[in-house]
Amino acid sequence: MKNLNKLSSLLLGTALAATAVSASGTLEKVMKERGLTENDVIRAAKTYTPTGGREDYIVFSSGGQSGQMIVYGVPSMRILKYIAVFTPEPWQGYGYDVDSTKILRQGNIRGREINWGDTHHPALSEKDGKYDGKWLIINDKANPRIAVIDLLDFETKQIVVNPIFKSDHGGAFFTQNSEWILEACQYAAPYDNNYHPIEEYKETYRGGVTVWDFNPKEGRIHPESSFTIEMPPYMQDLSDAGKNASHGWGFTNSFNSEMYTGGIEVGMPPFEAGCSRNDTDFLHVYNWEKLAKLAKDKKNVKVINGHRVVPMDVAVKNNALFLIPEPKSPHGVDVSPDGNYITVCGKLDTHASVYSWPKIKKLIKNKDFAGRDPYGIPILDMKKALHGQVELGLGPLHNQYSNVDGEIYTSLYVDSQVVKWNYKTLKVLDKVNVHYNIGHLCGMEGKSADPQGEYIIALNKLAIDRFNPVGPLHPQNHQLIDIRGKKMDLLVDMPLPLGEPHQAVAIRASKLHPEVRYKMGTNTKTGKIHEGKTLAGQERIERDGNNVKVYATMVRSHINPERITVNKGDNVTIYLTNLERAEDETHGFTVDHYDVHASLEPGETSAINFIADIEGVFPYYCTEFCSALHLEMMGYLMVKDPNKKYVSAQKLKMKTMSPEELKAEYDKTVAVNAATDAVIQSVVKFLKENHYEKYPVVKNLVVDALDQYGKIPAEKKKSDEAVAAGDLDKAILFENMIWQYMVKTADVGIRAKDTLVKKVATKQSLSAERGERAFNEGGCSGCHVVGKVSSGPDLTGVLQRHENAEKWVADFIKNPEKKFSDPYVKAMIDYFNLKMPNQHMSDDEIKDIIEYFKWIDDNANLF
Ligand code: K7E
Ligand code: CUA
Repeated sequence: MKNLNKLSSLLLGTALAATAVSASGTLEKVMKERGLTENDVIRAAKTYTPTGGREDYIVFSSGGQSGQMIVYGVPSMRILKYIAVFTPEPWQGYGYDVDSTKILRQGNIRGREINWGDTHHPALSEKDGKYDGKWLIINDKANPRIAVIDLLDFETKQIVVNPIFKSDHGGAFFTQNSEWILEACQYAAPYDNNYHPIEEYKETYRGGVTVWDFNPKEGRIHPESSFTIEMPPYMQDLSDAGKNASHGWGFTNSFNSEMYTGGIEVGMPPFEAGCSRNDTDFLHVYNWEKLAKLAKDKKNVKVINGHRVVPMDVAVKNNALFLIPEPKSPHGVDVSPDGNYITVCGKLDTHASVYSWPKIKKLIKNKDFAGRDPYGIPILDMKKALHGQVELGLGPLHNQYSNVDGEIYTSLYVDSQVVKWNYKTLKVLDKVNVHYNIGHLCGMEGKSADPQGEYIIALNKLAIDRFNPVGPLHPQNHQLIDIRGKKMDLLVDMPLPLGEPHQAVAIRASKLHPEVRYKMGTNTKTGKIHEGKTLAGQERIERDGNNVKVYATMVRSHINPERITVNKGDNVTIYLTNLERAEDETHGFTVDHYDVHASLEPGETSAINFIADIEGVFPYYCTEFCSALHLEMMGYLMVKDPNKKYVSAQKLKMKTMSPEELKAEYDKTVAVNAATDAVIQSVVKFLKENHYEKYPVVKNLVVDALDQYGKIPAEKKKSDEAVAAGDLDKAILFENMIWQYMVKTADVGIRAKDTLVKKVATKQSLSAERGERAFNEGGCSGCHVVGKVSSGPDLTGVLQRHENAEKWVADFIKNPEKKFSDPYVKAMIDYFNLKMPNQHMSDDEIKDIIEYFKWIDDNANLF
């Protein structure tokens, strides 16, 4: 990171010396034109990521009402992915193919389909309180559910419905070894599914915390071994799992200890008035570890809707549930990395309250209670449990930690600020304005046991005037703040047009290791081999009564089979296997008019299903532009009505080719294939000689190229058979198919070669790198191809061809006309019938190009 700072000052230094940085102007000029200050440029340099660049951190943000998750990078703030979770998402096929729809339907509640979610709190799986990069979970506030996402492929694998809550906000939170997930209720309601009058709120409405059993090895929640801790109807809110010193315990806020039930329509003041009447609400402190053990015994639980609930009196009797007053209408509760401090922010209080875990523990141990609530739960004395309070500003909500001991960052909703302070010394250190009305804030691994510092992201509720207006509904605004210096520095805004992003979590990019392809035939939702897995040659259509099963494959650039004929009313399942091994070679699949879609990543098998209830001819096609012949990647579904008689159309007479013409075309096609194959063989030779297998990126490409190449013998066999049977027309088609495979092989093979050249060549100096860019962008590459004579001479060895060559070449680039009478140049002009034009390169560019030529000569064997 220090490098970045250095880089930007370097950039600025050189800029002010008016050095060219781009073809269209100097930095100074650009700054002037765009009205940028020096600070703006430094901020730009801190966040700008050049093409092909990578991020330091990956952020997973809730997508709010979209029911999805948003993945983006820091420091660039570039969006990388939306993860479909509770909402159908057509691009990924989510909810439009059979297997993902099964996941989505795990979220049905009481038999009803629910097709959206209100996502609030994502959490990353932990080992010893530190992120391990394996699993991601998120809650749905509206329909109390938790979803599990696998970070090997960033796909949702499980949705679990809370069987007794009617809403959930304070979830999801992993315990420090991901053995459990805490999910707190929000709006209290009856646990059962019956009607209970609001007048019986205190008696029959309940809150609570569900403790979900999570298996971190397989990444699944096990509802049968999970349980809920019954709590009073105090409207439990945000929670946090204890860690290190406080491991085994959970902490949950609440905001309606008044147990007010509103009633504007009967002349009562609204909820907001009644819920904020008391000066304090309650922080719930509970020993989930002890309760998990107790819950195993039948006599300690009530079973409601098939789910085990530990009643309050059992928890109290076993010293596992306590309350501590906290300033009224609190929101965030955040446990420090060492587990010893618990910071609570009250929305209506200007203070943050820092509770001391050792003090709480002592009060519990000594049974030093200040009283009991109406349900008999012991209340600890607030003053005795507090480490201290600090005045931060208006509307403190949430907290994040940094790598500096005691340092904490808090969002101030009303003040629209982030405040940096110290929860040990209780001193305010710095404040920065954000735009506007910040909710959560996201530190880098900022709530784990190993926070990284560096940045804070402000997740603002309002954007107001930050972006071009796009109508009354504004984008959300995420703002990246640099916290490496003494003062916080707001670097950049990112509009997010998807939903309200309540909370986000960030992890070091180096901890994530997603896959680039699946094992062939994988059902990505279960991780197992799909029942519909189909390899090349196994494609078929099977009929069993009205059930038609199509076993299809997809590979650049065809779908097999290409014609499917069914009867109206048939129940059609099409299994699709993407046979590709190439990185990023996804195919999509749809049948027009039938509202189905699948996204097939390399190696994936997926299925779509529909009742063919409308007659007609329906094209099906690949929906991803996967190759030059992507448009040709199609077929026809033909739906016939078995009760109808169809009259066949009269055949048109068309002219066909003569046998001689056919033979000539066949010979030509075979010859083109032979020439193409020679190119492929030379590339293969180069790759082998330079040990491509040592470089994973290159190896991936070669695996793909050879995969394509391997399909040729089967086509050749069919071509030869057609020739033997005297059907040259068909043979030509198979030869064309061979050419298609060769082109795809060559395409990837050459990419592999170019990549390998850069890997095995000596490292380019910065100057040579700039020279290569100037060479390519300045027009030189229009006539000169390195390693080959093209419209101009090959420039390999150009620095050996002349005396005092560097100067000679530099002069020539600068002023080509001056050398046109030079005998050597004259000969070249005659040979190529072209004169080298003046490309108006600057002296610096010429110097760089010469460095590039030197690099070429050092690596001449590779071109
Ligand atoms: Cu503050 Cu749902 Cu975490 Cu929104 S919550 S801000
Ligand atoms: Cu496959 Cu387009």
